[in-house]
Amino acid sequence: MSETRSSQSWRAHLPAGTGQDQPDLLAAGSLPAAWRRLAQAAPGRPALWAAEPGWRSRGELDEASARVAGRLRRAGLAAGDRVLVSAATSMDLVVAYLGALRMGLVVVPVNTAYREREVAHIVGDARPRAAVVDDPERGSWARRAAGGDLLVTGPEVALPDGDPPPLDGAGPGDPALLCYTSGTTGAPKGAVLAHGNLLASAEALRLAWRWEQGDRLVLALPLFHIHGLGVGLHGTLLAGASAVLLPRFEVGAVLDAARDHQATLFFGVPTMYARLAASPRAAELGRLRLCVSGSAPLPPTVFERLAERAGQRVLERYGMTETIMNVSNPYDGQRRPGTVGLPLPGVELRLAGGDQGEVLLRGPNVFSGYWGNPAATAEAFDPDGWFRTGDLGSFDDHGYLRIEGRSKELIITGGYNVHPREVEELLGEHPGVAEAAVVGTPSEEWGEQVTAFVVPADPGAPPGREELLAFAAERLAAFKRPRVVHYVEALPRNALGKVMKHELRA
Ligand code: MLC
Ligand code: AMP
Repeated sequence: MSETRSSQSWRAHLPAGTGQDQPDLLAAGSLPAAWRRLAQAAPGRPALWAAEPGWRSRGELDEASARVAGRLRRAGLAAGDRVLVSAATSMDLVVAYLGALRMGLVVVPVNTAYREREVAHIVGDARPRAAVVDDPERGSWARRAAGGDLLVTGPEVALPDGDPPPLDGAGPGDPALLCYTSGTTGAPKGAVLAHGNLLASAEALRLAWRWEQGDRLVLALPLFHIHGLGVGLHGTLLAGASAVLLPRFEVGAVLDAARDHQATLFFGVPTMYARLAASPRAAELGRLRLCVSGSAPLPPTVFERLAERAGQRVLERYGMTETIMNVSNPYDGQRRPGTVGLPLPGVELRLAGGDQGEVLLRGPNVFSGYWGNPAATAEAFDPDGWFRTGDLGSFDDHGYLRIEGRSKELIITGGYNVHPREVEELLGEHPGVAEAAVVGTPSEEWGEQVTAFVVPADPGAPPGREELLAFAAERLAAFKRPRVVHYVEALPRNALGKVMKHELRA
């Protein structure tokens, strides 16, 4: 068994002279409890801004989220019930989310780009009692999948008021989020994140990134994935800081918000940084205290361009739905492009092969298993309880982790995950397709792009490319749709009949 690299690396993340012991990441009890204390300590302090209604203070959010909890309770929901939440970022959405979390509901965040079959899979598996959606069609898909038995409401949760249930009482082991992810194989599974996982990860980031009450984040990431939610929103709440909420990423809007609201922080995926670096306004990023990139590899060329044009050395970190955040370049000290840095406080990291191999993780941030899926859970952990990430890594000369690739079949496009099998199966349902193989190929804009190799059912009359893409678009989120389609006579297979995807990528 190889050495664990984490034991002392937490020191690299904390200011010099910090005490001898690793910090207690769970000391605050839970994220809602910590937030409640901050709200009581300074209710008038501005917490969140959105175009509509402008600034909301901690105290206003405290009251509004308690009101939502009262309404959900009156509608019959109780701690442990799942609530599907799928909406663009808005103040109402955040208030609804906070209300649900505070009363112990298990929130199931769902990408707003998902089509009916994707929503139906999640509803069938998670069995939510309610859905908070900003699109009536998505609500009707969810209700249909639930057999009609589902409370559907908008993000404003316009239901009759009721007395709030006990709030902020969840313990570290109580489930908080059920996040659907394809994991290393197969159909999306629900990763159960407990309150302790949320708190441990947010606290590690608060310490490592020197997140203070005076910080202000421009939050243009969607709140239905762990980057926007578990890093951007939770970190802001735990630090008692503030955030400017934007409903979508757009270079001009981000830079305007940073200027108009004197922001100090920005977090994004590499596609966002590539767009910022290419903008004539790139230098404006220099006014921020810290820019963090994650969800996919940040090309060193983008890092260098932003360092040159804005004097901004973007800090890259590595995370995952099942673990929230794991590894980060240090705030002080070297930020090394092409690496993700050193394990965060509390995180233990090991490579299966010693100095190279699958990244294995343990720590209070790591989830405990997949919802109702003991087989997938057993597969995800080794006998010593290390979580197998499906990512391949190595250590550089400074002991920093490099993510070299993935052993899992996954495409990451613009920070969104696409599981090839899901797209292959869908294309295979088209009557003009005999079979299809889907791989990620390099793309300057998206990091990787979804590329399909299609064997037509009738080689003399392959389906039209546009028709095939329209077929996919009706049934799958737009970011999963192939951007490149190649028609081939046959797929390359090895002696066992397995498609040799490396040949398709070449
Ligand atoms: C949008 N499109 C994409 C895409 N996003 N295609 C491929 N990959 C993507 N990521 C499609 C649209 O559907 C549209 O298709 C076309 O591209 C143009 O859209 P756009 O207006 O340019 O896209 P935009 O809205 O600007 O979105 C780009 C983006 C967005 C980068 C802002 O993808 C985004 O917010 N990504 C962040 C994802 C994220 O939060 N990931 C974190 C996961 S958590 P058409 O054909 O309809 O025109 C995680 C753990 C961790 O990974 O470590 O953080
Ligand atoms: P998700 O399942 O959506 O949470 O995506 C998690 C995956 O994103 C990880 O398993 C990695 O493959 C990838 N990832 C996240 N951050 C980085 C990074 N900085 N560099 C490379 N890959 C990353």
